[in-house]
Amino acid sequence: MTQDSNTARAILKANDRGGYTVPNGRVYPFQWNWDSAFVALGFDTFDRDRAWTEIETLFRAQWPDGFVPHIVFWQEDDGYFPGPGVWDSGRTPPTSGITQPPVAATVVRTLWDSAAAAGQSEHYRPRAQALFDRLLGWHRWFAEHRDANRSGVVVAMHPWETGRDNSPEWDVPGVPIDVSNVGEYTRRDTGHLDAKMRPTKLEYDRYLALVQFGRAAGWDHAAIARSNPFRVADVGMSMILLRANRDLLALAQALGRNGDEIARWIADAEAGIHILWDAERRTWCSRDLLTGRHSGYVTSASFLSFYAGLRDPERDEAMMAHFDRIAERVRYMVPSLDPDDTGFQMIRYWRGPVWAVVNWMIGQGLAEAGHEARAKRVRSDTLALIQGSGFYEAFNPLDGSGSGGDDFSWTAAIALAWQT
Ligand code: 9WN
Repeated sequence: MTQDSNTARAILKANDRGGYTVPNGRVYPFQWNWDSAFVALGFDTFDRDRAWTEIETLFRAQWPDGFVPHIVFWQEDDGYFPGPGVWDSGRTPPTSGITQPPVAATVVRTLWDSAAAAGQSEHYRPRAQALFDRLLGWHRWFAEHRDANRSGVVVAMHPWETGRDNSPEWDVPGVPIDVSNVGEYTRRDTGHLDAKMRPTKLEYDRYLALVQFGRAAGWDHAAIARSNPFRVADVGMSMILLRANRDLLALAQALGRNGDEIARWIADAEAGIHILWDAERRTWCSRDLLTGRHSGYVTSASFLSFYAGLRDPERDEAMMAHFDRIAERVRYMVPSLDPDDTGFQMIRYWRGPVWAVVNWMIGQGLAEAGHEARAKRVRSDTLALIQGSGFYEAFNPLDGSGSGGDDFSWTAAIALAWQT
């Protein structure tokens, strides 16, 4: 085991709050949905039981309709804004009212396969069966509330839901959001971190206006889906859910469960996801459903088509041409925004920095599609960033310096998953 693996394990242990792991104790002192999924990959390399517990704890906060929140406020902490009082979900434990990219099914399949490889399938089968039901409920919620007309994509109702909070993809779709009644509030993120690394005041106003809208609707997800002022088909969540459904179907088969409904979701996505292909820009990208407009941005999420299992020679070629062009421009792949874009900012959150978890998905997808050299570049750049700067939340793609919080759980988890 390397020194880095020792440090990575120590970070996960230090951020463990007993059954769930905070992304970073200071900046994000609660349980986050997709963070926990990635964290489980890290735990699985040295504490299998704890890995399963991470996901089980998240699903203990699942709502009766299948929804799984993006934040679970297991304990009080005033270090983060907006806290449980602002969300006002009326649930126990208190939660947010939006979700996050559904990575969990893919992770549970990985945990299951790793248990099986260690000869422990019988031991973990009851836990896998229970989680399967939970995951199926969540994916059904996605089908009902984030893709009601079966177009095969995921419609995000909030930039936070995409996990790529201030990606420029949300700029134009964000314009109609009325921020005039947001009122005064105090951000906590800019108290912990350099404001240059964080979203702007206008972006925060929009985030809060959408929270207020959802809260006023009593977090009735059907009503929100009909009337939310922000409805964007997100390329990231759509690719991640397609992949997650493939993994859930594999789990159904392994566990002797009926997979017909899951197979239908996959068929819907395979038939419909092409609406996220921007023929003019020749890239996969998000699309505003209120105007029908593509964002036209090449972001790191655009490269998740390989991870989703989409295979289209012409589009794959176009994506690889983008990859190779970008790889010439930055030292570290994969920047969250195309460096040739005028909006590229090397340290501002999802407008430039490299994120280890997105790299893990891109690297996985490229390797599975047979693009070994590119997959290797993504993996070795990620490990080089961590070795050079530490376990930061994200990294500057030009000089490799860390950006955002340090001792970050999901970065530690990816280092472990990729080193072992
Ligand atoms: C809002 C915890 C989360 C990640 C997101 C990342 C950031 C939160 C914030 O931190 O979002 O959910 O307050 O900035 O964008 O992907 O899950 O690490």
